[in-house]
Amino acid sequence: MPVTQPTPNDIALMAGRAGYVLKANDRGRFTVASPTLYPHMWSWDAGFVALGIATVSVPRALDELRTLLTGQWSTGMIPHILFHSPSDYFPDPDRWRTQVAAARPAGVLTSGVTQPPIHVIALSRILHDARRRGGADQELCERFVLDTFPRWLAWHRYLATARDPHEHGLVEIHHGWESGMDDSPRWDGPYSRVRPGEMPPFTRRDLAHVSDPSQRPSDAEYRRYLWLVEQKVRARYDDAAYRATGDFVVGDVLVSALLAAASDLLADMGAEFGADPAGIEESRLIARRFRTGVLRSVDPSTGLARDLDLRTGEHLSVDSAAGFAPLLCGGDDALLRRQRDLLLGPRWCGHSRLRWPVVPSVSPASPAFRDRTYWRGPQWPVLNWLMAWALNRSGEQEAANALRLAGLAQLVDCDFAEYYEPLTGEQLGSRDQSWTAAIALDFLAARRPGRRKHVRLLTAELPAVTPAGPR
Ligand code: 9WN
Repeated sequence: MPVTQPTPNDIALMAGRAGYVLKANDRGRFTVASPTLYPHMWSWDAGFVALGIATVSVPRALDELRTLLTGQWSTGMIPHILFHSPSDYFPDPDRWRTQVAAARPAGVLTSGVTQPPIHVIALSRILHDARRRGGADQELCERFVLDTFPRWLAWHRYLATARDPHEHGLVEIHHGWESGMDDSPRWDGPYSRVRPGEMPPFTRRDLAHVSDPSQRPSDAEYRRYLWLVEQKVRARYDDAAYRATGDFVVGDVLVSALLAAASDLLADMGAEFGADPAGIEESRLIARRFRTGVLRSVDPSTGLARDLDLRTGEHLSVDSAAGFAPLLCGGDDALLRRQRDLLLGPRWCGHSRLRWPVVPSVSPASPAFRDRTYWRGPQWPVLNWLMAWALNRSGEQEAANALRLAGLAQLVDCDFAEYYEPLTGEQLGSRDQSWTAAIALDFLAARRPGRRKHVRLLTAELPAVTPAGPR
């Protein structure tokens, strides 16, 4: 189906309505991920929200990141939820029981797992806006970058050490929620080995907020999700203790690629503003290690990156959008061109049955594809934004612009849904989802990120991966 370009009227309405959604979801110093289904602050949502808000207000965008940092644990970990006032969201703080963890922050209730490290990427976008505006905004943002440099470095260092103790170059996740793609078929293999044991009974609340339960993960999946929370609590949120006892330990290529890209940017910004040279060097090393880990995970026959089940040593070959991780972190120009063609080609954005030519979470050509089920096929505007951002950084402006324009056309209904049915374009999940509105604002502002610097391919430098093995 051809992409009809939004009219100037559509664009004005979209900008106004996106701003309205973000304002309505604003709780003062942070933004709820959505008004009903997700009434708290989520970590990677906050990154996207901040970069969208920056197109309107740099100080308010920085507040978003500042608030997120109040939830940082003493290990450096940024938790995936900062809880706000009591709500019907489940699992709630009583279920997370983070009081068992010595590293939790004082005065803020949080979850005990992470989400993808998008934040420094967002910060670099905010800086871009701040510079465009100049004056007080620029000054405020440059100060913020320098002041918070050690905090972002601590976050990245946490992922690079506690979550990659053997320096494989892949960030280990302990829960599907840590990937941000909760029920993706990427995790079907590892989850099949999660065997829920005794735990307190629970009632799901998410189903009350969607019109059709099949759009959400199943009850069987939720039992596994909560069992992993239980295992984290029993390990007192100590990563080594969980690694020795937990059921789900997987090297995530998308998280790793984002860590590499964010570490490149952190080093660049740090160098520019005179941050601690040792921290800058550390950041560059982190970028190098995880870029290499991602490139090494690529299946030569498909051209897609593969996660690694660290319990079994198996590469997980699924046609998921996470396979485009190398596009995000760069490092191999030939692979980059191959991924660009794949992404725009008939298995992905160019698939003939798609309503809008934007990236689906799973290829419609894959047997794992489900058109309405959460991360098993639907299109998530934030994923499309990431692909467009990565293409732009790689000098692929034409391809990036095609995704941007199609992404805007998809959002012209101004519902700002959580995700979209890829074959019909129907809005699914929550409405007025903050990060979707934020992406619309960013796409409307049509800014281009700076080009990525050229890096050498370094796959030979890493030790072979030795999986943790069964417990
Ligand atoms: C669990 C908030 C979050 C997103 C995730 C998305 C969904 C939560 C849930 O909503 O996850 O973290 O309850 O389903 O999968 O990516 O950050 O928008």
